[in-house]
Amino acid sequence: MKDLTTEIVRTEVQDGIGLICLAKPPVNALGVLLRKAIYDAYRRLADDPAVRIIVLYGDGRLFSAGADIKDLAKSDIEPTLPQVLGALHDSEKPVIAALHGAAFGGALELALAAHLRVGVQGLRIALPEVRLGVLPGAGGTQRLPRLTGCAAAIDIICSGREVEAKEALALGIIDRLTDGPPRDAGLAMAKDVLTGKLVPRQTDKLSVAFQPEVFAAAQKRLSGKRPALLAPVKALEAIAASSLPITDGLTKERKLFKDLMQSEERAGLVHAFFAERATGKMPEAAAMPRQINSVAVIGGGTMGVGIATTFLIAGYHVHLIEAQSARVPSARKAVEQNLNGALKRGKLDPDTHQTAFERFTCTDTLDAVANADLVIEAIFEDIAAKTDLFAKLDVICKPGAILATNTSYLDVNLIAAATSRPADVIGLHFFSPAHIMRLLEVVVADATAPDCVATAFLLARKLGKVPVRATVCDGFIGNRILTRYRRAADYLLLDGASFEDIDRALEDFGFAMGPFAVSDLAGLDIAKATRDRKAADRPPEERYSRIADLICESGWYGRKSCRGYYVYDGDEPRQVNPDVTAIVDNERRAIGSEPRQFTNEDIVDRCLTAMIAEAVSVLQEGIALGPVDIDAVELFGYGFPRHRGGPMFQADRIGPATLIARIEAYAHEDPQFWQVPQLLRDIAREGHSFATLNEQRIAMFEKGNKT
Ligand code: 3H9
Repeated sequence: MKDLTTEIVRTEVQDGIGLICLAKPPVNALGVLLRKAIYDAYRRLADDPAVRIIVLYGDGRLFSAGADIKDLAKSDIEPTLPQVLGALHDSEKPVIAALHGAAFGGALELALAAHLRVGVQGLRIALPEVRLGVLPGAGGTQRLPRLTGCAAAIDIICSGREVEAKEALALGIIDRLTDGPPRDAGLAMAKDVLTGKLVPRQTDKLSVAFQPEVFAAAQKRLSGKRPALLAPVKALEAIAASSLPITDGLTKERKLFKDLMQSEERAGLVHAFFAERATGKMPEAAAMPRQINSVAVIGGGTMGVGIATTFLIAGYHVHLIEAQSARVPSARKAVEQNLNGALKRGKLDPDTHQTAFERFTCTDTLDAVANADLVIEAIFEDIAAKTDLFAKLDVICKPGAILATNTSYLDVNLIAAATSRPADVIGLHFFSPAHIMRLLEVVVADATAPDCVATAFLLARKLGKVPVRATVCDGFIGNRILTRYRRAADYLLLDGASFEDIDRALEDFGFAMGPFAVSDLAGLDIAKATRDRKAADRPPEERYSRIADLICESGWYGRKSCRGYYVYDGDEPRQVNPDVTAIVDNERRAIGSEPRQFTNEDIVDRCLTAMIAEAVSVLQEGIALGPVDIDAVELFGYGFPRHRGGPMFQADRIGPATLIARIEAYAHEDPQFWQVPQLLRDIAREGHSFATLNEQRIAMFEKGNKT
């Protein structure tokens, strides 16, 4: 046996079979170095007369995550991925790809260029490039349709969805599905080829028929999508070229890939990809998490029910405590309905669904918290009620239990001070519906212990959430920014823009719903109750819009009462509520506002600038660790359009000087609301960017550099 090991690929020859093992942790990303190493390894084996067939497989937990996303701009450096794959495809010696874990993007394209593919049970494959604002740029749009036909290729490529091994086998993407280590799977398949049991084939020699009706239907589907993204449409165009001779199709694909590399959409989506992962790099990451097996959730309202569901889906034992006995049955039923819904949507397998019912209890007695490792309070937002509850928990809970509050804006330090163990108290701010929304704000109070924070982050990942570290302030990261954004929208309404125009402008920007449509969904009465509670603290010079209060006083609370800013009639699209338009007109007259015209651009500029200004203040005060944490909060909790990267990413696109100029211009109308944060001035003066701050923030808490 010859060993030709290099650092990031290992090669060996066994019984005429040349093996190439990708060994570049953590995910065998196909960056410049790995591409070259694979190419060199392949050339050596191709030139070795002792080698009759070549197998590629991966080391670690997956085959490969595809091209190195950090290095996408270097995809032209030779050997390019298309060049490496072209060499493998045209190889005179058969090439087998043995896949395990995941083969995504360029990695699947590599496999498609091979002559046979074997998958190991548990394998997931995908061409997720459109989710990064590009398209498969190394033959995926040409080779996948040759194996599966156009309809399946369009579905997989234009959605970027993951395909389980069984489906991949049924679609002909892999030729065999087996158990065991990928190296063994590859060796077994190679032996079958050498003994004539299996016949390798070159994908490029297959042909695919152009089906105009399939493309027309896909085109229609994609053009109806909101937000209207470029990458899926361009991917469809590339797939359409798969009926051309392969070289023409590949040329077309490469051109479209390069065009997309220049798009804002690509930049925003790539930023979002890394934002999701960057938030886990934080000061307490090195602390040893506590063991959590059983969880108690207090409060059987929407939040408590959603939180209980989340933990049940993730396999935990959950006690839900609803103090009002009469409400216990409805809370229990709501959790069960959520679990049934998760089963239906495929988010829960039947076994876990069954055990979830066994792992769940719902009672009205607080004593049920006694043995819980984690207690999450999700009662109504009232500081006295919360401190009172935490004082009781302090007496009942076992030592070492984590006591968490789901408050969305109250002072976690005050809540912690109600106990004799403030080190065990933390904020876990879930977003509604808690079993669906991915954001989890982890609110670290002054005395919270590092292992408590580390536990929260680990739990979040187990729950499939994106945890973001915040410190204590009114509204933490997300609700603080939301409040400012909402006020900007309310002022636009007072000053002349209609609420439907404001909603439409922000929806065109990419938000799933504009701010007024969101208010209708969340319930106008809920927001009013919060405003009423905070009324005493409102500075007298602050401009206040009474419009939402007036709508509530008319008995319209939004969707739940079928009337709010809009009228909701069954499945019909929302209609403007003419009575609200009248309320707006009256209110403008009452305050002497002379309605002005605002373009869509004005509307987006003002709302986005308000958001950014508040976000910079949040950063300046140390509430968020870095700009990227704020982006993650907005992307995963507040519906900020993913392809726009988040408010701080947008701040860099707009530029600090332009932002300052905008805020100063708006400040002529309302100097109390529009103020330039000092950090923004500093960044402008020093020629820095939020991206620079992100680099510093990530480097500071990178693995092995935890403070
Ligand atoms: C492409 O292939 C283009 C080609 O068509 C054409 C080229 C010409 N690159 O997610 P995790 C990092 S585009 C660089 O936490 P998991 C990630 O940031 C690519 N880095 O693990 C993290 O770093 P850190 C198409 C990558 O087990 C670490 O690896 N491919 C890449 O939960 C661990 O990642 C994709 O879009 C990458 N490709 O999930 C797949 N992937 O520790 C993207 C990951 O410093 N990747 N990292 O934070 C994934 O979907 C998931 O990472 C995967 C593993 C499911 C693979």
